[in-house]
Parts: sequence; C-alpha cells; structure tokens
Amino acid sequence: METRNTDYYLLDDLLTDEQKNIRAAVRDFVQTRFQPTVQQNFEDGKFPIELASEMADLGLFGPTLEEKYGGAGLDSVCYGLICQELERGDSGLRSFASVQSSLAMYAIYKHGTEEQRMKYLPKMAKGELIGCFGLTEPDHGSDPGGMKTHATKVDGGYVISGQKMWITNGTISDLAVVWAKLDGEIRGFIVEKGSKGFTAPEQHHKFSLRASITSELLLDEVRVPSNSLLPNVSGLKGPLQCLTQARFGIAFGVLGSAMDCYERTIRYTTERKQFDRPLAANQLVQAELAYMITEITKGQLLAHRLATLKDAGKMTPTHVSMAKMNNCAIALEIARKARDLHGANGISYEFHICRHMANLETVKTYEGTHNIHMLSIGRDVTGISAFS
Ligand code: TGC
Ligand code: FAD
Repeated sequence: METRNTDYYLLDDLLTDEQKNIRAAVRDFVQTRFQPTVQQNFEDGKFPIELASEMADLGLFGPTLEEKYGGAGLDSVCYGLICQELERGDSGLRSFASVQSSLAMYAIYKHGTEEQRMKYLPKMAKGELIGCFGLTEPDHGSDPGGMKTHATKVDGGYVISGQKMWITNGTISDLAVVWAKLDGEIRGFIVEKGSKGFTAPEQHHKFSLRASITSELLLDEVRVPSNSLLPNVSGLKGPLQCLTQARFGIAFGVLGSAMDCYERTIRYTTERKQFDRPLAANQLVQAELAYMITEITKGQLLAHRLATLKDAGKMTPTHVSMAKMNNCAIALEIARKARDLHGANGISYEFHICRHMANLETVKTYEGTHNIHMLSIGRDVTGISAFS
C-alpha cells in the first residue's frame, strides 16, 4: 500500500513483484541520496553528477537492454516506473537518465554496429561514459528536418560542422550522438569528447530544469573516423525512433512530479488552517484535489496501457505522442494548482512545488512540444499533415 495516496484505481494490483521492488528501490535512492541536496543544486544550477555511479549500480542506465550490453532486460513498465520515481525527485534527474538510456544508448543500440555497441554500451551502463543527444539547433527545434549541421566524407572518416543547442548533459558528456546531414540525408555520428574542434559550453540563466546541465554543442570542422557513423539508419526516422523511447519515459516521468505535488498539497491543505478550519474543508479546495487525483489516475492508466502495448509490439509513435502530450499537460496543471493551494509558501524552495512547476514548463516543450504531438495525432486521425 506504499502508493495508496496516488493509487486510486489500485493499479498496483497489475504490477509484478519485480516492478514494485524496482519502484521501491528507486524511490528510496531518490529520497535518501538526491532529495537532501535538490534545493541547493537547483539554486546553484548544478546537477549532482557524483550520483551517476550509484545510479549505475541500481541499473538505471539502459535497463531494458540485454545483459551483454550492460542492461537487465527489464520490461517497459519497469522502465516507466524508474522514470516516474526519478522525476518525483526532479525532472532534471529523470532527464539525465532518459538522455543516457533512451537517447544516447538507444541510438547506438538501435542504429550502431555490434562493434560500436560493445565499445560504448557496457561502459555507459556502468556510468563510466556519459552521453548526450544533439538534434536541436538554434533555428531548428520542432522542425529538425531543416538542420544545418552537416558532414562531409573525407579520406578515413568525416568532417562535421554546425551548432546544436539546448542539449541535456552536453558539457558533462564523454560522447555526443550528433545528427548531421551527409549528402542531404540525416545521419547519426558518435563524436567523442576531446575531438579537435568540438566544444560543449554550458547554457546558464535558466528558470527551469536548473538541476540539470544544458549545453550547446559547437562543431568546427570536427574530424571523426569512419566508424563514428551509425550505419544502420538514414533520414529523420533515425532520431525520431530514439525520441519515441524517451517520450515513452516522459509519459511516466511527469506523473512522478504530479504525484509529489499532489501528495504535498494533500498534506498542506489538511494541516494548514484559515478561518479556523483546514484549507481542505473548503469545497473549492476539494474540487482542486479531486481534479488532481482524477488526472493522475487517468495519466497512470494511459501510461500503463502504453507500456503493455510497447511490450506487445503494438505501440505506435502517435500512441506515445498522446501519452507524452496529455501527461505533461496534466502534470503542469496539477503543479500550478498545487502552487496556488500552497499560497505564498508555494513559491518557496522549501515546499518544492514551484521547482516542479518550472521544470514541467521545459518537459512540456522538449521531446516534441504539446502542439507538435497534437498535430501528429491530428495527422494520424485525418491522414492530412498540418506540418507542410
Ligand atoms: P515525418 O515525415 O513525419 O517523419 C520522417 C520519418 O520518420 C518517421 N517517424 C517516426 N519514427 C519513429 N518515431 C516517431 N515518433 C516518428 N515520427 C515520424 C516517419 O515514418 C518517416 O519515416 P520514413 O521511413 O517515411 O522516412 O517528418 P516531418 O518532417 O513531417 O516531422 C514530423 C515531426 C514534426 C512530428 C517531427 O519533426 C518531430 O517530432 N518534431 C519534434 C522535434 C523533437 O521532438 N525534438 C526533440 C529533441 S531531443 C530532446 O528534446 C531531448 S530532451 C531530453 C531530456 O532532457 O530528457
Ligand atoms: P519552436 O519549434 O520554435 O516552437 C515554438 C512554439 O511554436 C512552440 O509552442 C511550438 O509548439 C510552436 N510550433 C512550432 N511549430 C508549430 C506548428 N507547425 N504548428 C503549431 N505550433 C508550432 N534538444 C535536443 O536535441 N537534445 C536535448 O538533449 C535537448 N534537451 C533540452 C533541454 C532543455 C532544458 C530544453 C528547454 C530543451 C531541450 N532540447 C533538446 C530542445 C527541445 O527539444 C526543443 O526546445 C523543442 O523541440 C522545441 O523547439 P524550439 O524550442 O525551437 O521551439
């Protein structure tokens, strides 16, 4: 009954012991190791990279991959619950793990050679190598197909030039999966830290995702060897297939932030009194609490079904769009309502709500904005593209 507060529809009955145990282990890690410093890290604009090896020991990097690549072959519900518990702590913590697992490791796993997989994945699973995923550019966010970063074939390899922006983990990464156009086609390249002409300066002055590293990737005629190319895919579907994995994790992850906001608000409104009675005794307050738990419950059902579709091989990209779009929107709305119900305390670091709220503004935007997912669903149900 550990999640009784947010398990309104007894979804735990559908979980296996393994799924519950993994959720409990990640929750414990977040509470004991991450939570004590999150306020300070958020204030300082710092990600606690020193926790990476503990996260690796818990199996949080590439958990669904086979053992030979350092994974544990976990199912999709397990992966989703890992994301949920990490994001209950902070969206930046889930971002760190999402980018490592679903974007950088998955790109190499899905699009790389066996040699590339064996070179990078086991070390990434151990947290010995950190990766990032460079798709977005200053002038191409929602429309990555227009990217300007380009690669040219030269003797023994490629030369890559361009600029990526808003890249999670960039500055602390040992390798970047960079998407660039080669002969007009989008291709993926592994660019290692220290490559001549490659730098990853940190982007500062953010209101959101402050306990997370966000960076530019600057590529000034960076020469990479032939075996840096991910050979098994070309075109926009290369990065989009990776994004499908990460968006799946976000559909679960944001529920963690929403749950934390809801549970804190239940506690706060039952304890704090105004007009000689608890805030929660007011019908207007109860209406907000009822909204929160209803949307969390609907979001959990959507996410759980998405995971079972994924493991059954029936999940489509627009299934993922629906869950990412909906769950981000309701999590943000829940955080805003929680902020309101905490009154002035709602803006204080000490009460954590405003941090979640600010983070969720980013999560609504990255990995495809709300509008982009809505239009993807619109295209699916009408057969008409509103993009072009
Ligand atoms: P479109 O014609 O739709 O697609 C091109 C090819 O890709 C295939 N495809 C997908 N494959 C897998 N998963 C998906 N979700 C897919 N969506 C499309 C499609 O079938 C096609 O394949 P083929 O074989 O015909 O070539 O392309 P489009 O140019 O119309 O663009 C579609 C659009 C707008 C939906 C797409 O560009 C898009 O999703 N834009 C949003 C960009 C985005 O999400 N960027 C995220 C950057 S990474 C990030 O934010 C990480 S933050 C992580 C963190 O910190 O946690
Ligand atoms: P734009 O595409 O300029 O969109 C601006 C607004 O216009 C949005 O509301 C959008 O929905 C709307 N819009 C755009 N096109 C349409 C349309 N056709 N119809 C209707 N509305 C439209 N990227 C990476 O590659 N790797 C990362 O690791 C990464 N991490 C990130 C971390 C953070 C903290 C942030 C903030 C972003 C990150 N991103 C990353 C970038 C992110 O994916 C992009 O910001 C996102 O895809 C949106 O692009 P944009 O910011 O250029 O917005």
